[in-house]
Amino acid sequence: MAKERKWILKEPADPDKVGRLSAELGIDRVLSALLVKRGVETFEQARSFFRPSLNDLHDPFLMKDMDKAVERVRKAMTSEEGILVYGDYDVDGTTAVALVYSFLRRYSSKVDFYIPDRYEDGYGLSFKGIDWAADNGFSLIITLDCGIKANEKVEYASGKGIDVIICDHHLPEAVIPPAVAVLDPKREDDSYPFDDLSGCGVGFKLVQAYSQAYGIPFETLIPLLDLLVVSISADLVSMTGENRVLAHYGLKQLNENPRKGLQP
Ligand SMILES: [Mn+2]
Repeated sequence: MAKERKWILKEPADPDKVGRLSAELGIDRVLSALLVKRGVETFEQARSFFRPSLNDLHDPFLMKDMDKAVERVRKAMTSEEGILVYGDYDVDGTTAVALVYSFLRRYSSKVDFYIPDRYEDGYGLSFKGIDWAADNGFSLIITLDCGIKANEKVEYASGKGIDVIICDHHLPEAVIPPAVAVLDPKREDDSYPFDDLSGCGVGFKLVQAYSQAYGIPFETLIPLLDLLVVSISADLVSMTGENRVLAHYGLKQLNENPRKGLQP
């Protein structure tokens, strides 16, 4: 039997705001009311809502530890260290790995990836994965869509001479893992303006920051957005703010020029 659903209607939009917006944009009050209910109250806000711009993306260095993460990746790249991009096995995790891996591979051949086996390794950074990294000469692991609770694993990796950078979007516990850098917009001590990025979104911010720091043009990142929009839709993060901009351009990329793996 179907579950009973209870509809909770939103409060009607403030008529003053509706009137003002409808006059400012020259649109019908019904449309204006729909916008106001979505938090779009000014001409400027309406413009970014209807014409999302990549210029509206936030500076990735506003995210806590981004400077440390970028510096550590740079050191690994210039000294040709082995970098292991380590994900989760779901859509967000695998798209995140594909995005960060394909970016780093443009500049280094010492990059590889690891997707844990759901049954053999279990979720997240595992002892088995770390052992594999150590046995294969990796000295830096970048976790994506996982790692925010991997305190013990990060210590274990450290004991094997492996540094860890965490890119996650799950809710942290009281004690943050002792990693070189912990990127997670849900950290309490992080004041990044948007905290509903997907795991892949956090990986993208790392790539964006790295590019910004080392003079790589932003346009070269656009081909990565097909993966990002898939993560945004599959992980059910909110289609607002920065996600809306990334999804808009991601869909464009996905429709016009998707990578092989995403071609219909
Ligand atoms: Mn996720």
